[in-house]
Amino acid sequence: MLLSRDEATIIAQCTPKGSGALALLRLSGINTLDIAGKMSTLASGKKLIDVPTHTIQYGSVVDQKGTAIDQVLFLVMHGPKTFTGQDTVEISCHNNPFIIEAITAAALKSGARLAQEGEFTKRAVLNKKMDLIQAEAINDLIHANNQQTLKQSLAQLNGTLSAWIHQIEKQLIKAIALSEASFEFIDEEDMAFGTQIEKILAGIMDDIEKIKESFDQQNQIRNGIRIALIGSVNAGKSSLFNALLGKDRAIVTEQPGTTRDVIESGLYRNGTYLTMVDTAGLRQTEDKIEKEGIKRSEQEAQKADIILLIIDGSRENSKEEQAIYHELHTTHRHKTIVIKNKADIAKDVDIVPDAISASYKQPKSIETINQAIERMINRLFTTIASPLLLNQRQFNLLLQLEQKLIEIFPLLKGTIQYELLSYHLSDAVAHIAELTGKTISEESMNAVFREFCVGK
Ligand SMILES: Nc1nc2c(ncn2[C@@H]2O[C@H](COP(=O)(O)OP(=O)(O)OP(=O)(O)O)[C@@H](O)[C@H]2O)c(=O)[nH]1
Ligand SMILES: [Mg+2]
Repeated sequence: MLLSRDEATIIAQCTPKGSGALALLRLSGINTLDIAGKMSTLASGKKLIDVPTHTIQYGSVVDQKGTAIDQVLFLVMHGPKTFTGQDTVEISCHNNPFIIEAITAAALKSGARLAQEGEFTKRAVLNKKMDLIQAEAINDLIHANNQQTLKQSLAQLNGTLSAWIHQIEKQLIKAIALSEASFEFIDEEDMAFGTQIEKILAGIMDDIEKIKESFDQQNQIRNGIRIALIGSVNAGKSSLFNALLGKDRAIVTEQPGTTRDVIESGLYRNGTYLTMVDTAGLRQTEDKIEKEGIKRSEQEAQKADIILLIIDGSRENSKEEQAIYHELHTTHRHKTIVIKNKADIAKDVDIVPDAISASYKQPKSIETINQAIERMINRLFTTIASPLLLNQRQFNLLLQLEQKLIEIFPLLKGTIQYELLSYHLSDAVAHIAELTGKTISEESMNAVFREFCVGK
């Protein structure tokens, strides 16, 4: 696949717009040294084009009349040992919008053009500095909103997903080789090529299956951890919700059925974004609004990464309530933390084992709940032990590959037509190449980079 390789020199600000002492602008492309040379004077008196590569030069950016715009540092880097693979000059200047505009204008006058979203990274991919998956990891890295996603994006940048995909590609190529080899041994029935190929494909399917399982969870975690407080009416859910948030977000009254809708509030804790969710108390009711609220509580239980099952510890719980608790606890055992609430006036009720005794009135117990949440989050992250983090594009391509393999399996039954088989296996390899960007169409490639910010 031939992608148009644009070598024109582009410029963009790489640091975010806004306050801060310094800003960084990057120039990259075929005439970079020439263009940067025209708009600079170096303190050393040398010309920028003559200084050694990978050096930092102190000097000024000047406009066409030679008037200084700002005192800056030039990071001069000749290709191909640069991020894009092309000649690159980075200008570290004072962070003032007028200065940045004037430097950009000087670059445009000297022959550069403005960079588009993700254009630097796109060039890095086209110049084989990284594959598309690693490029996408850069974007994830910039936008990661918790420590774990950050770690996974970094791993991806180092090529874990690429390595995994490469492994699958190798397996498929092995299958093709077996299929082709069969042409030579056409009369030898017992060479069992079909069985070997089937085994390889089944192995790949298993791998894809594992990734699929973790994808939904990964996706959700990428957006933060959802923690829902669920329990019967008046159990003190909203009181605990407020205590965990450290603010009076939900209304608390002694009247059962106070909370009738789902209330959300977000916070950062230890580098992870948490969404706390208060819900309507579960009970039999004829009230239409409350009924709808309870339905939503049940949906929240499904949706949540962690359920805080709040049991009113100050009174006997009805048979019906106990049944609901047991049901919830059994269905969602792996993600449920049971809390026996109103510990200050608690009766000795033992509904579900291993409950944490707590009350919004006892700060220590709130701390205990937070620790239990922390432990569960850690467990959650380790159970999705897959080191791979996929975005929607990568996931869709993986599904297509899986579909392709499903179509291939029937070809392995009965008398195998190896030529047809080889053809379809090659097609499967093509799907993989699209994942890494080896054979991706220009249109799909641009779609990927549109997600990026300018300057990356
Ligand atoms: N003594 C004591 N009272 C509590 C405690 N937690 C909540 N309460 C009281 O119990 C009543 C109900 O509290 P809420 O927090 O509104 O309970 P809820 O589970 O959100 O109730 P609904 O929204 O109606 O389902 C209020 O009168 C609270 O003051 C507690 O730990 N100790
Ligand atoms: Mg409430």
